Amino acid sequence: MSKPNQTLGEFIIENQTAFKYTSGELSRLLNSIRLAAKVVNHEVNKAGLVDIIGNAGETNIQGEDQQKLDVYANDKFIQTLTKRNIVCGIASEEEDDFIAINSQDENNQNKYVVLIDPLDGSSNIDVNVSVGTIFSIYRRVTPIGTPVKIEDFLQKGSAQVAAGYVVYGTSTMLVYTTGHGVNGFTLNPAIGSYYLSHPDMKFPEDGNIYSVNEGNYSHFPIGIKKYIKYCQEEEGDRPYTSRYIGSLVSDFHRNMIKGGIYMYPKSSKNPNGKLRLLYECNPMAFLAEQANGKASDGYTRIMDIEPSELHERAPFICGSKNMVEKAEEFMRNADSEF
Ligand code: P6P
Repeated sequence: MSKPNQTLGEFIIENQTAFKYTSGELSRLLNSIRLAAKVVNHEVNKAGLVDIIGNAGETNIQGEDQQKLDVYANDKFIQTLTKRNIVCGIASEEEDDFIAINSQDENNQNKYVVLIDPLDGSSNIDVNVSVGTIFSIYRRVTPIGTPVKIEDFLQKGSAQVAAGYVVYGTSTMLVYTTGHGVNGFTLNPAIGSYYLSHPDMKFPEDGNIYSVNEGNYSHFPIGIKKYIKYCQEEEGDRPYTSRYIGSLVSDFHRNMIKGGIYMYPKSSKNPNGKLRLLYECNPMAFLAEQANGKASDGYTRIMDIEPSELHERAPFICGSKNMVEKAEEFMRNADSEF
């Protein structure tokens, strides 16, 4: 249920009764993500003006250089979620292991865990290209009041209760789902409120944009190579347009509005692709399916994959349903994988 120009706060309250676990806790959780995103947005938007650009001089578990804004965003989301005592655990791309919140407090009745990529696309920070935050929310599976365990985080994407992203672009938007469709809210920085600007977002079933890093072409599976050539052929509504920003949230957001497909497939160099299953693929897959799109690893529905490690990677093909199914058809019909 949405009304034009509704604020995010009004929308969350109005729709919390639709959420089957409603206890107001999820609403408070979404509100804390909204607050942290505003704080991060403020820093991202002035990154060029202060000595916050550049490496923090450390690397994360992925072995990637941590940009200062990565570290800042990670700290802000963890602080906000911890201080407001809403979740029992947090897992982050920037943290080697999950973080148990107030785990010694038997009165900790918090039911939710959050998995987050605090600043995705961080390689774009220094060149002033959009970056984003991606979050995924689950109910814990271990008993409430006990210390959170790894199995609370290693749940299939189909068990998510909410997911979303913040895109720090020409405007800052928060886009999320609780399983009842996808809604986009644009931040008015002058007053610090998010307003419903994109109600009930849907992927067009077809599109003419394909997003992939073609620099890796020679290492792609045969099926992906054939699909890319299919996109480039003069036939009907093809050739499609190639658009790849190098920031998943931005490529996904554009493709959801205009119609398109994003691919980060496996390759002979990266047998599981690059994107992380738990805090990149699963939340984006939940949003995609809620927006009538599709997300798979080329063969299997992303949200059906049984996770085994916190930072495991998965090949990712996501976007307009008919485009994803066409790519899967090429993968299925290839004589061999490579
Ligand atoms: P490459 C950013 O690091 C990210 O995780 C996604 O946001 C983006 O789509 C992809 O990796 C870019 O990776 O290898 O093409 O630079």
